[in-house]
Amino acid sequence: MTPNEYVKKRFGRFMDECTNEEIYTALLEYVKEKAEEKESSQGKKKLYYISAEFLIGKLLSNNLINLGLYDEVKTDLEKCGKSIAQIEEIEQEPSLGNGGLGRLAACFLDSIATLGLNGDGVGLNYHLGLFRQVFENNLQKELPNPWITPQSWLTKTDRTYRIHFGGFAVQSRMYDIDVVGYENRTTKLHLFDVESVDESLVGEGIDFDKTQFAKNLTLFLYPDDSDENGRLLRVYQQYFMVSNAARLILEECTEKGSNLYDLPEYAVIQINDTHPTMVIPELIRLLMERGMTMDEAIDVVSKTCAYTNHTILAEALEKWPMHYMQQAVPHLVPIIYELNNRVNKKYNDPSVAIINNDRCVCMAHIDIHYGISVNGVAALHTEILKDAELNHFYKLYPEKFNNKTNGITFRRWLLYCNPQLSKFIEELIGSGFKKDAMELEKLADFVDDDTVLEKLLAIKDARKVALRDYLKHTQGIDIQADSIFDIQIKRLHEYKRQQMNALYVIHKYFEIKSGKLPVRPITVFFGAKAAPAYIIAKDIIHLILCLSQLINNDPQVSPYLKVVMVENYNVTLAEKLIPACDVSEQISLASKEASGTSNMKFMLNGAVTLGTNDGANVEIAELVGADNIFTFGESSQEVIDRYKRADYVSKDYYEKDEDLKKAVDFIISDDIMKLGCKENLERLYNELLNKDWFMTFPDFQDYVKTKDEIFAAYEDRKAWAKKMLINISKAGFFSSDRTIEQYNDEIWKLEK
Ligand code: 26Q
Repeated sequence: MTPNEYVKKRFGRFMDECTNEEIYTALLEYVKEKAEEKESSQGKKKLYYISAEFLIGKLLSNNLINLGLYDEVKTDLEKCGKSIAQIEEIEQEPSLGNGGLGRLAACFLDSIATLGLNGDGVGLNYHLGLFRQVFENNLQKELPNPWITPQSWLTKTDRTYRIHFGGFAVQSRMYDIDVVGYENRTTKLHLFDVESVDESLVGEGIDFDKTQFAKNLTLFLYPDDSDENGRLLRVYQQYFMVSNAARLILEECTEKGSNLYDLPEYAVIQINDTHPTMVIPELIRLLMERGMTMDEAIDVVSKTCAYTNHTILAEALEKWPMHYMQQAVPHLVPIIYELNNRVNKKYNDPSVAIINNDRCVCMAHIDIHYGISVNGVAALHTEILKDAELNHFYKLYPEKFNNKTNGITFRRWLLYCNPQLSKFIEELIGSGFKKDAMELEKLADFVDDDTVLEKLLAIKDARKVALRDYLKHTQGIDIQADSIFDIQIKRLHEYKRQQMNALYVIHKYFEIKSGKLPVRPITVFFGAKAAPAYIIAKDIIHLILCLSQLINNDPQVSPYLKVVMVENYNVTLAEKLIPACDVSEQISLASKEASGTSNMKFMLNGAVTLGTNDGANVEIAELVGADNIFTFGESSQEVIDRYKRADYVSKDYYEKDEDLKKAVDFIISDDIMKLGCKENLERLYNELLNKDWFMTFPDFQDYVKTKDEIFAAYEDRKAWAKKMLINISKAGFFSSDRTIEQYNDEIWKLEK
């Protein structure tokens, strides 16, 4: 049956007589049916990838591609005068993640399915997800982000559990989303929900009653650790997630014949950051309920769980007050005490204790003591964990520490989002790269082929035009497609240093005002959500929006410089922005960005990186060589030493550097103040002048210089195209298929 025939069967009419909504509904059902036909991997041992976030993005086109049906559907639609883009617009993007960690989990599921490994994801079915961002008066406002419609990818299962908290219990239910691998099998994303959830608890914006746990458990995704509100609710959410996961695991393993003493032969659990850590005490508890002694249960669980660390920011390492645990999950408290006692008895070292002197439970410490593996997400990150952040643990358990440099799925981040480039690559080197990303290296044969280089530039230009049109259509933004597209898209955080990019913009504005004009216009794009309670992050957004208003409306400046802050940055927008990018901004303070993954997506799409020696940028630099990346700034070691010395005084830099001073002062100039709020702008100004905790000032001059160098390099179009080609050719290493194979070979050890 062709897609069009399926639509006819479903609605009694062919596509040309259906609404876009009807076509979407029919295609969704069509894909679900086809996905059902694909077998799941079976095998004795299974991976459970537990994560509080799965930022899966829209699924229709991606699933069609992976099922090999995309071209057929596209052709059928085109024959009826429709485009697949129109149908895609109907789909709501599930907002089940904040950023990198959630998107990584989604890429991993794609690779697990594609490689045919026996592994499922387990998480929560947040009804309103991460907030939707709107801008009002140059400020971020947060709105609920409902995504579950009658036609969604969720399939209701009949698996339900009774989950007990201190003082009450709820009934859970599991929903499944099929994860379709590329030309392979499917696997499942299991999302647990609570039957009693009540969306009417939501009031103004994203405010809701934080006390009615039975009704609010799965309403919202916690908007990262900077949000102090509802921390207790976060504990309830986490326990709900892992208690369901633990029951699912024990049931599935028992069904397969496990006697539970041999659980590690049937299950391996990957704990994605510390958010699912309570799965350890919960499994111990459930195993004891099923007759094991504490010693036995601890032994079994300690052979089953592995932990991934995604951050070295001390403030992001979860520590929950013991009294939260006492209130939310009193039945885990004796187990946590016991786990702590055993550690203290063995090591007698407060720095590795589970319960610290403030009576907080250090979640990462549970994972490290009672798991088989601790991994960082990029080479530099893992080294910093070993040498500094987790050094005490590394000394105890050197064999547990390992690196798994992150990766991205090339199905979504090349084949789907950049079909023009993908097709061109296929013309040059054949289709092998779709299954084996390392084959991209073959592109290196063409670095001196002028026709290839010109075509590459032409594809980039076409994608810039497409982005211009899309932003005009969806957000009413006007940009010049013949400008340089300089893009920074990621969560708003001081360590990622969007504020330094904003200072560059101000600096350029002054240069243009004084008659020093760029050779070619520059468009600086930002896309970022700030956690609602993260005040300074919101102030940075405010500054960028004010700058955008000022600069884009200044007839003297706007022909040369534009600033665009896209609203509600999400996966769908990333898919449009990344293929159109020339300069990829990866400017975190060295040592602070564990890995980054947009850096990989950009390189794969032929952007050139402007970055610090941080996270996976270091590995990108090693692969492409110094001619094909622009790095700047203090090294991670210099930064770490500075923090140790605690002698950084931002004002010293401000006073010695004329350009910097002028840019910083501009934040509170009349020009900006009349577009924005005095309170926000002054707060940001004072923060930078008196603190600048993420050290933008010491790197500022080097950043300006290097950014001007990269813009100058862009003018040698042929040399630039070579850089693009080399970046693409070296991106194979960053396929999440490679990452997942390493997890499997070194940690999970599933049958292939
Ligand atoms: C913590 C406590 C309480 C509530 C929420 C949280 C919380 C929520 C989300 C803590 C951290 C996160 C998200 C972290 C994250 O996205 N980290 C990113 O992970 C990527 C994948 O490994 C890396 O590439 C990025 O460098 C890293 O910042």
